[in-house]
Amino acid sequence: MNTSITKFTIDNATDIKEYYQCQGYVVIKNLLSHQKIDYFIKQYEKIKRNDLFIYYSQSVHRPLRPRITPEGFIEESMERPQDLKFFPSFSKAVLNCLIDQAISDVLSILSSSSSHTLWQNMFFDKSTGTVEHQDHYYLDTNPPGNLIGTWYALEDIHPESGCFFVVPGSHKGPVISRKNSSSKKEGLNALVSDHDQMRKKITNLIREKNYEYKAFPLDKGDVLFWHPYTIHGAYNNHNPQFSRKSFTGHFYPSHLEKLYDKTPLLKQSSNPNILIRANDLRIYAWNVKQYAVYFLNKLIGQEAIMDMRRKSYEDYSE
Ligand SMILES: O=C(O)CCC(=O)C(=O)O
Ligand SMILES: [Fe+2]
Repeated sequence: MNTSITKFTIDNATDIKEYYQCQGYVVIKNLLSHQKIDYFIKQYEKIKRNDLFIYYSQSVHRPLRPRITPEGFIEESMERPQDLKFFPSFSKAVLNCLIDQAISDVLSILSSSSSHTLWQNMFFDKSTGTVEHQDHYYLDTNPPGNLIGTWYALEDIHPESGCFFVVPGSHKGPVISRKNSSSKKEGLNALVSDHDQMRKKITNLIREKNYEYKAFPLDKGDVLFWHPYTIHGAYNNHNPQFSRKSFTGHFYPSHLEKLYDKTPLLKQSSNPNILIRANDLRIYAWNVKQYAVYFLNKLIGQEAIMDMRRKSYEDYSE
């Protein structure tokens, strides 16, 4: 397997776009400043053992209290860390990294749009071994194919940490869609029912097409951009000493609509080229709901909903 990674610098716009169109992903070297990353890590270290800290987990789709490994890494990944408004220094530091000017510059190279909307974001400490998928199943634009995923390395990623991977060129192959893709029904329910089938279809597709995986032990500050049809995921952690500190963001050109959900009210962020959700009251309400659901789940013993962790299924070899 070819393990060398092609990395571009931002002044190489033509090659960046061509590589992305051909491979379904592109890596830009040293895009996010170490200073911004270090500031975020400092805020993260301050809150992770806070007794009141509850977050919504990307891997199991429910609110959790951090479970910290003996090496000091939070086990389950976070969804919407940027919206954890009861911890403002933390959530602002997340946003500050996600909407960096260098990020929007690359997004504009890829989409030829000057403005992008930040839709979803995640933070990983210990690697969640994430099942293979195409983001199109969860999030995309109308017309489809214009969402752009971004993966930010927040430390030098060790090959044994459980690397993010993509299947190069898979964006040109079949796309697995949701069954109820025509419905504008918001939320998880629309996804959960055929999630397992999607998972199996993707693994079959990889087998049929003999697709190859490419792992990304990137350097701190490198950022990977990928197409919504590109199959990707992450490996399980193979050495508990290594975390995989990283963000992901999902952006789309602001003039487009979301494919499955209603577009929420938006406002300009501190980066004039990036829009974010406007209604702070709704975001506060979402935070309050996470606490309510967390305590309710404790009472009724709710398990994972739409589990993204490969370790939860028998059909993955690693
Ligand atoms: O980093 C991971 O484990 C998966 C992230 C992902 O699939 C995404 O952000 O779309
Ligand atoms: Fe994804």
